[in-house]
Amino acid sequence: MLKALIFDVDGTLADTETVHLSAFNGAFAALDMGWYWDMDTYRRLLGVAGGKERIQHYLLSQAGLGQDGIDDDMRQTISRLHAIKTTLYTRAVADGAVKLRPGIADLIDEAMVAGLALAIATTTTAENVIVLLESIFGSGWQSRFLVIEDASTAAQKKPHPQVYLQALGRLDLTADACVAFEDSENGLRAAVAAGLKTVVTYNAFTEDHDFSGALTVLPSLAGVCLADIQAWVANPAQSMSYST
Ligand code: XBP
Ligand code: MG
Repeated sequence: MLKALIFDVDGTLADTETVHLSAFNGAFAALDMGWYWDMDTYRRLLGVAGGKERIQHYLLSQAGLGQDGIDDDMRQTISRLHAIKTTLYTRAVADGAVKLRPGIADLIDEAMVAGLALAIATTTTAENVIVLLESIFGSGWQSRFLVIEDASTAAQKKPHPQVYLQALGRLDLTADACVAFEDSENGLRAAVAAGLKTVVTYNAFTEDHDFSGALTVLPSLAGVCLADIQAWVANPAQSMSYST
């Protein structure tokens, strides 16, 4: 019996990545890095989960260095850039830059009425999650999400399953009683590795990802209700499963 829905944040709950991208470029300009990530560059870099990890990956690649080439000065620069980026991102979100993706609000409302638990399992920072939930749901957001696992509680980034395993543990539920919602290949791999059936709603940054193993792959959750999800869970072979 379905007892909980576990949502990824960036790209799933809301189309946040264009706001993240703008914030990254704002941070690079603030520190005169001479860097600018366009959409294609960012689409490629999104393969690296975690903003700090993404900056580090790019810095090392620009310098022609391997992972062992990182030094304390670089670590300090990365931390400064990510702190500025997070400030710019949270300011934009607080100003209403981001809305829920189609179908999310209705599904969350339906799930709450049905008594399902709601959880979040994300790679982003706690402050990014809170500012997004507050901007969308107001101060009552805490009554909606029973569990939030994020970069502050799970050091291992997706595709590692840590955020999902910790969410299941705090929900005190087994994976078969839950469904996960993701937008990216890394996120799908993390959820599947935790044993979760996963609905993928792709976006402009992830539409070409490999979604093998998803319960179903959709452009959005518009018009999707709990009965649809329960039917897909009951009949996985008949759901619109993705085939490579
Ligand atoms: C997507 C990510 C995050 C964001 C940037 O997280 O990989 O890194 O792109 O946010 P999700 P940070 O698991 O919600 O899809 O800079 O805070 O990492
Ligand atoms: Mg995501």
